[in-house]
Amino acid sequence: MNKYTNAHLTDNKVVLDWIEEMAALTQPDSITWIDGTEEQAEELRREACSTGELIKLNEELLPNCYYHRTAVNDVARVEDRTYICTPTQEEAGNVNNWMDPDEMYEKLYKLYRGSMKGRKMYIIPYSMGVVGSEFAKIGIEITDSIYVVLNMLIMTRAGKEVAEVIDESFVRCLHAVADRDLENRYIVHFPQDNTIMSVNSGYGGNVILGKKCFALRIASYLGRKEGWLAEHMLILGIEYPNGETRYIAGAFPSACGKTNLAMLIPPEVYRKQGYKAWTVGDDIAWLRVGKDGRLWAVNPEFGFFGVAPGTNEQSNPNALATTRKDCIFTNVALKTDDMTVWWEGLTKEPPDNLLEWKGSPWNISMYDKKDKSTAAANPNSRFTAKAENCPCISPEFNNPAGVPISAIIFGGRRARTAPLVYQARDWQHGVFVGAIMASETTAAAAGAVGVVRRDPMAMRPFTGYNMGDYFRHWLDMGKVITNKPAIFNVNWFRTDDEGRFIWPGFGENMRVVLWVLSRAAGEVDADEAAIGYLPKPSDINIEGLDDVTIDTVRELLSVDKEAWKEDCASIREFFNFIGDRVPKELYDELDKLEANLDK
Ligand code: GTP
Ligand code: SPV
Ligand code: MN
Repeated sequence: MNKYTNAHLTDNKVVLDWIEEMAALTQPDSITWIDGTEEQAEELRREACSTGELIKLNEELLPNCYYHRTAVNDVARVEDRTYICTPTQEEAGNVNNWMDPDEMYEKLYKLYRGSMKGRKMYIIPYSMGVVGSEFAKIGIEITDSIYVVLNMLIMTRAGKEVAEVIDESFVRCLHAVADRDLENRYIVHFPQDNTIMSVNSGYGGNVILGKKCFALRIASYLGRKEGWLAEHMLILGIEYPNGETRYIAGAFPSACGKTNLAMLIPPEVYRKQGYKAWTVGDDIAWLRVGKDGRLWAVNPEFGFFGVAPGTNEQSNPNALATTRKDCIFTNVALKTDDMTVWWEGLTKEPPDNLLEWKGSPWNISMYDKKDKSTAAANPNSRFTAKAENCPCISPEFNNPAGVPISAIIFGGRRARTAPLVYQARDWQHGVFVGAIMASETTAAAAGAVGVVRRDPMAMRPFTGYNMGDYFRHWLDMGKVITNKPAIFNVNWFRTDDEGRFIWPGFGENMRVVLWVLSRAAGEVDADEAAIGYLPKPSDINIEGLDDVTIDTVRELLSVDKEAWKEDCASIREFFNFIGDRVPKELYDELDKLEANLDK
């Protein structure tokens, strides 16, 4: 029986055979190829609205915007249910969950069998990167969720023109909503088979498979094999008054400020001089060595899957503007009197007539500070927005060659230890600085929030192979990048004794970024410290900042040697946990750091 509702978009036999096999397994009622046309997308939106999967928002205030709620038990990535299934456990390493591939396939096939009965299957051909460009990579996601289709249409370049250039090397992505059973939820990667399998979830990072699953876990594996890097990094361009634009790439863990930094608005002091900031990417960067020996970065995505809470007219007006049309909101609060949306931090006071993210009437008296899930919007509620709707999207966004990176910054949430900014002495030390990153956990992943954990290069949940080999790959890349970016660590999240953030953050972070770019270009001096180079406090421009004095900057740059020594012990423990593939060079750097702190 022909289950197809429309024509095949490719005649590639490998592709068609795989789809047949997956359809035989999951047994959908019908199969539809996603062609990328507006007509088809509109039809799907209408269907999703008719079943309640989506709610249409106010067409005048939020044109072409939709609202979606996930299941209450399904609001974040599930790291403990995420697997890297390489032939040997050693290849996946101790940081990843591992299971024997055959065993895992068997387990998953049982869960997929018949899971699409009574449902429709959608085939999404998509490209990570500019379609047909040298560095783009193609995937096909099979899903039974319209929500996933509509998200993929925003987050990736998807449809007919991708199907036309597809070959056997495509990444096979299978997603089934099934019954959203947490006990049987699996997000699984088979790097050797170019295959991703996701079942029993409907939440973003678990199901928009082009994103973390492909563009980081599978791509990091491919990058090691092929000599490039797939990183959890934003890409930001700073245009100087003379018209020159310099680029940074920055790795921060989930919900630690990538989108905000990527879309920053320069403070008044810089705006009036003619500085501008341009967003190339807010979450993922693919980095390759150019013919000029520099590191060049592309953003393989096509949209933003951003954290809603905290986004407002002051903190991130560009992100807010990006969400005002063609946007899907997930797990925020619904304002029923005018069918718009709200989340904590959007305005100071919550408006009336809210349904909280689970769908019940809500007012502020129902909020229990100690249980963030009682907020109107889920702490990990998100917007899915088109990059092209971002007011500050870079003119280079669609350039298949990418942009040249002058500096790499690593950063996390550290209440005490890490200073506002410091610079690594050289590439090897920079790899060490990335490898020892730590951050307080956030709502982006299921589990406890606010616990400090080591998160190397912000890639702990996203490296598709052994973390020790990943460090080695970074060191090896240093040998082929002849014109290296300088490497830095930043921390916007130092707090005072009352727990308040000391640094104003957001757009003001540009003051630090400009110091970083000046250092990378050798235009400014620095002080040598135990941990690396620190800015001279007077070189961080604080003009126009009310609450920051030179003494504040001094405090933000201070290094508590005792706290760092404790950190060294935890770093050594973590390296030992990763295992014997951690390069000796990184232990050498750790020894050197400890010796410097003892001086
Ligand atoms: P993912 O999409 O999960 O990868 O997150 P992200 O790294 O893009 O984080 P995002 O920019 O969305 O910020 C997450 C949270 O951190 C938001 O609630 C922001 O308001 C907050 N935040 C971002 N930048 C700053 C900053 O400079 N200072 C402070 N104090 N908070 C910030
Ligand atoms: C993150 O958690 O780092 C995100 C959101 O960017 S998700 O797509 O869920 O991974
Ligand atoms: Mn992210």
